[in-house]
Amino acid sequence: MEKFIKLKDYSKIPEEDMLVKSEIFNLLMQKRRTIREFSSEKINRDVILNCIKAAGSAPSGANKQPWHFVVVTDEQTKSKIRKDAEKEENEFYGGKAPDEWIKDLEPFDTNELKPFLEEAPCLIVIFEEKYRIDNNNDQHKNYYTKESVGIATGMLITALHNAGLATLTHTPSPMTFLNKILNRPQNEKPFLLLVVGFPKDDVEVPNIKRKSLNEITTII
Ligand code: IYR
Repeated sequence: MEKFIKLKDYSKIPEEDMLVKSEIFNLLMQKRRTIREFSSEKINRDVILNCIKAAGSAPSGANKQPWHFVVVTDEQTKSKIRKDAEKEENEFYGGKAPDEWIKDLEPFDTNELKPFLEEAPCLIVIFEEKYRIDNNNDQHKNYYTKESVGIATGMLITALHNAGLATLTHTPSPMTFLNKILNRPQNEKPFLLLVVGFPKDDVEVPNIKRKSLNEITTII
């Protein structure tokens, strides 16, 4: 097998088109909002799989691709996840979370109840492969797993949004119950629970603002 191959599928875009494409993409991304109320409308499975393929094209440390995506549409499994997530959230909102954190969450009206875990048609649980176990049960290193899985997750959210789906990034803490329910090995750590679906009719979102370009950018 050759060590290097020609870069194919790259074609330079004229500068004017680059400006247009980047602005159109920005406008699309500015429309992304996290929602917390989903309709029960089902999603075509191939749409989800295409988005996961896109996420799987993310760069990763030493190309180890240290991620695994579990797609949950089964009602019973969703109910189990809701039950265990609410157990953790009960503790979080019932005293475990510091006052400042609870105050910071006020604009979002979140609480320990997570009906979206059952109402949404699809949950994607993203696992971070901390290290790899081969067929002989030997362990192998992965690198920059958090960064790699974070990038892949961002790409997944982008792909889902581009396909017309809404998402909620949910992180009940700790999330170890997900290994048990979803039967994933101990070398994988739940990274994020992504709730995916269509917005419920007349859904409202918090009246919050994004930082300006100036606030998030320095050009030297
Ligand atoms: N996991 C909790 C709390 C929570 C924390 C943050 I940071 C948020 O941005 C939103 C919620 C919950 O899901 O309610």
